[in-house]
Amino acid sequence: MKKKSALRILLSFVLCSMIAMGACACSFGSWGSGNSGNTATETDPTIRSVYDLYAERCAANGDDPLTYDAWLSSIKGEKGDKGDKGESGNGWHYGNGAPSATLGKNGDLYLNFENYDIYVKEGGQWSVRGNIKGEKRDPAEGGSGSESEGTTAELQIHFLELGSKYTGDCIYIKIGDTDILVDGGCREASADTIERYVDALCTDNTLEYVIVTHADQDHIAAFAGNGTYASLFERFVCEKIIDFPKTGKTTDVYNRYVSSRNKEVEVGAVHYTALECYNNINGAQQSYELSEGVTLNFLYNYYYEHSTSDENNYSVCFYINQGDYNYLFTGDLEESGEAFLVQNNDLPHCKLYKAGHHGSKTSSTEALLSVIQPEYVCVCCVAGSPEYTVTNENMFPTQLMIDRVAKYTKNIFVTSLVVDPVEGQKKWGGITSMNGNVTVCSNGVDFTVTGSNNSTILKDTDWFKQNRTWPSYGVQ
Ligand SMILES: [Ca+2]
Repeated sequence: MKKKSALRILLSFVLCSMIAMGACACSFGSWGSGNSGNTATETDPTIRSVYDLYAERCAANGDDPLTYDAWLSSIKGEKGDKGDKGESGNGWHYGNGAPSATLGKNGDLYLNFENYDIYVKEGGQWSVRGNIKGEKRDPAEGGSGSESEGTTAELQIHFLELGSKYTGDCIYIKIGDTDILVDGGCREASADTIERYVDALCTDNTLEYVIVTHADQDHIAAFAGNGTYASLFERFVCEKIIDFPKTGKTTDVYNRYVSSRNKEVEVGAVHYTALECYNNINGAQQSYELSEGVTLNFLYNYYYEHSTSDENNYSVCFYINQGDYNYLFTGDLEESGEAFLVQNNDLPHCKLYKAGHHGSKTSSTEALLSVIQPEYVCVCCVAGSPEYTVTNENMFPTQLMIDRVAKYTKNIFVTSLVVDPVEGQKKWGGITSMNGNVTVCSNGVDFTVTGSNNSTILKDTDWFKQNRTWPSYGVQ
């Protein structure tokens, strides 16, 4: 480990897993509510490997594992409690919903009584790791809780709350041991929040890709760091840093970002601009395989090579392809940038689109939406915050953005919600969660969106009913 001791990582995992679990109920298939009993037998070939996982977890938690025979005997016992507990250590856990946080011994193992799949929890995530009737499935080899054809390893996309009253972007993407962090908003202190969240899921302390879309504070601050808060570059081993070719910024936070990034390069990271990626030059690639059947693809943004007074239009744009699904990220790209993006790229239909510029009225234009036709839209913002404007309809997420998106989907999710805004002034008390940390999970066939606070779509929230209108032509 380059930057943190194994002990610190273990401690942070234990402390943080409870925090992160709410956003990580991320498994597919129906959870067995049947009562057909536990049919584990000593001759099942996968049982020993499940025991080995159990023993590893005990060691990681500082517990002494049961002997194999005692453990086998314990799982042959009565069924575990119905629900999502399972820390009793006696019997398999089963229930109707995805298990939530447990740090107990057998709480890390779960048997689905409908199909006898064995689930294990690793890095805070549940995934299928075998079947007690003998079929062994390894998520890293393509199985991930679904028997459907054409599936890939499980991809997770997390839209993070940032522990601050300000709007900003931070998106954590994970597939297997490959971790991607996109932007580090919104203030330097966000680094603590982001580190805690990522630590609970990133098992190797290494971010294989860091993508920084543009140089505005609310996208770079946690990477910039300051005397009080260490940069995210100091907190994680970063392998590839891919950022914007152009900027008009000369701010202090931008200069600290460059300095922190360059220090990371000095200790082994490689740095490419998105233009180098797009052009496949200097060792950079336009497309990276993240896992079998899953690719990260950089798009051509006209403003990679042309100057503009609008910093947002310099945003790095990319999409992830997973089988039939595509997930698009455009940073804070604005109307003009979106028009060029459509003109210069063969954009796919998108299962998911991260709303450009926090749901601004000047992004998510019809020119883009009509091509990508998103099914799900995630907005990183503080809904109803007067941070940038005192005009209600222009506060993120804006009425005009909603008017345009509504034609394609009602599945809009928003991270945070303002608390105590002062009417007519750029003052507000703080934030609370709207959906909270929003987690998207897919194996290329199954697809779920889950909020750590709730999974209510925007149009059904109280805030929306009081502050916005769903157009009559919108998807109902
Ligand atoms: Ca990693």
